[in-house]
Amino acid sequence: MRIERVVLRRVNLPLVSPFRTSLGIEYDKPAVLVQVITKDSEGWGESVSGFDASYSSEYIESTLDVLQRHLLPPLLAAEQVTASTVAGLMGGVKGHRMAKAAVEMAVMDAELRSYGMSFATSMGAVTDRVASGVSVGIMDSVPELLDAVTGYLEQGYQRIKLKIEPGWDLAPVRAVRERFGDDLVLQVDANAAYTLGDARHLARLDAFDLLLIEQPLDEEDVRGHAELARQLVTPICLDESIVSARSAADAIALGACRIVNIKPGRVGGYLEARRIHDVCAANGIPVWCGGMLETGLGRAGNAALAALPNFTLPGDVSASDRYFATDITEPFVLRDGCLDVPSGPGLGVSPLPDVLAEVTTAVLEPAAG
Ligand code: SMG
Ligand code: MG
Repeated sequence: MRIERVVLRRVNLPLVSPFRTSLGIEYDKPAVLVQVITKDSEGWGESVSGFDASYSSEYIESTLDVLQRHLLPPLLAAEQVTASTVAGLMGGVKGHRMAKAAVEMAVMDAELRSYGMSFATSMGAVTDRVASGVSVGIMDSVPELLDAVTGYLEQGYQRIKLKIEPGWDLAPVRAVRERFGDDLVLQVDANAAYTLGDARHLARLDAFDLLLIEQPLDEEDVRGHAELARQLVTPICLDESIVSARSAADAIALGACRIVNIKPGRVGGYLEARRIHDVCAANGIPVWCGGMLETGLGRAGNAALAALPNFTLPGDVSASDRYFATDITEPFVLRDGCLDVPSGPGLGVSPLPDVLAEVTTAVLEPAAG
């Protein structure tokens, strides 16, 4: 496949409600969309980098910059680009996995559309529906949190993830467990807000029978997570620390996690995400698909990934209306606590031109190098 053009769009979608984590508060969801155009196909990719560098070192402007300056020129100059070769063509650039993931996603979409094959089929999906969980942000008060959780459970979400930070951990977790009972599948995510010195405090969460605690410590503190794991009954799940199949293998070998959150955007794309799935499966480590408040494009790819066999826990792959009043694709809808895995060619969804135009704040077309 030869890439004729690449169009970059910076988009901004208002969130239906602010999303607060230990990293900060978000009112809008920004993204860089990558549109790859070939002679007889096109494909779409989405970068998960945020407004700032709080979740990862990448952010929207760094994504746009590295795409235009370093990642896209060699692709536009190449005679042949496929999903399997695109990582190699970008291999001269260290890091920038979120930017690379968006490019690989767009190339994979264009290629699969030209074959008429879906993301799900190409990655080895074994189901056409995936269990949907929801990530609930930090709130101003416990009653407000209980109302939010009530609403999500009424909609049918299969598990609840509470965002926690020092000062917002034991009380909200206790309140949710007490209100909704022992059957609620409940987990927490700290986004690296604690240190190993908090081990005794975090061990108090063991009383609430949580499915897992996600990324309690700094992303680079893999050994600290292994030490913390020895002091907790609650299984540790890593998110930010897992950036590749190699880092997953290392974390598992060190005993730093018993569960892994896989986000394609964080690890450089769907192909590396599948390799992480495979490494975890080989080690008996269950995985689930994380979320970065993706638009319908990223959500389509994530739903396909979550249909692989070792995705045995519900993901942060919620319905479109959990995030946006209007998604940029046809919306993903919750049905019996699940989302349908798209079955059409490529991602199986495309941006709706009117909505896309409304949310686009800039359009850029890099020239070949
Ligand atoms: O997509 O539903 C979603 C959001 C899930 O909580 C979520 N993501 O650390 O797992 C995580 C956070 C990262 C996004 S906030 C920076
Ligand atoms: Mg997380």
